[in-house]
Formats: sequence, structure tokens, C-alpha cells
Amino acid sequence: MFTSRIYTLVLVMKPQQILLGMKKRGFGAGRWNGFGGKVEDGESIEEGAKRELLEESGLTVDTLQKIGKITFEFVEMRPQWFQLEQIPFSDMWPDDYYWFPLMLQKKKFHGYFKFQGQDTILDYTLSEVEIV
Ligand code: S76
Repeated sequence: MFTSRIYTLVLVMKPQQILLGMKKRGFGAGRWNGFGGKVEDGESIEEGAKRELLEESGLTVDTLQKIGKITFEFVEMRPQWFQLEQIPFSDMWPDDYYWFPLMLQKKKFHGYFKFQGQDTILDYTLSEVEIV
């Protein structure tokens, strides 16, 4: 088995655009991503999400919508607006290709992705849910 750790991922949307940030170093470097990170001791998931959003994008928000929960398993991690028709999937985490369409359709979902390294999805499940 594996020990799990809770991370947040915040996607900021306008009607026709999504805000992504290019990860500069470390895990996921070179890929466009939402904003987020580890939830710290003593903070709620939503507090952690808002803190990371502020640290990484400079944005503050009053409310966040829960859109999904994904479990990732790894065998062994300059904000920019994008048109929704021009999301740079080839320079993002490969799982995003699967769950972004659900997010863009305002669907809620549960996913599981098993990775080998940072590029290869060995297994995955993805399903729509009523309650995240
Ligand atoms: O969209 C994603 N953001 C991450 O930080 C990691 N996907 C992902 N997959 C491992």
C-alpha cells in the first residue's frame, strides 16, 4: 500500500478562459498546471487551497467550488490565461486530458491515476459523482 497526502489544485476560470501557471522547478517542472500544494497541519483543505492560490498566483477568492477528488499513485512533482479551446494538454500532466473535459462541463468526479514516473499512466479510473 502507500501512504497518502492531501494536495489541493485550484483552477481559476472565466467564461471562455482558464488560468494556468508554468511550474518552474521540482515535481511537474515544465508543465502548465492549476495552483495548489500540500495542505499544512492545522489548516483545512479549503484554507490550504486559498493560501496556495495566493502564494502562486497572487489571487484571493471568497469561495471555491469542490469539483473533484483524484487519487494519484506514483510508482518510485508566470500565470497565463488560456482560451478553453487552446488548453495546452501536451505540456500538462497527462491525466488532465481525461478529467478537464468533465470539469469544463461542470461535472463532479472521482478519479484514480496510477503513474510510472511523471509521464506514463499505467491505470486509471474516472467516474462522475453527485457528491465530491
Ligand atoms: O493537473 C495536475 N496537477 C498536478 O499537480 C498533478 N495533475 C497532476 N497529476 C499527477
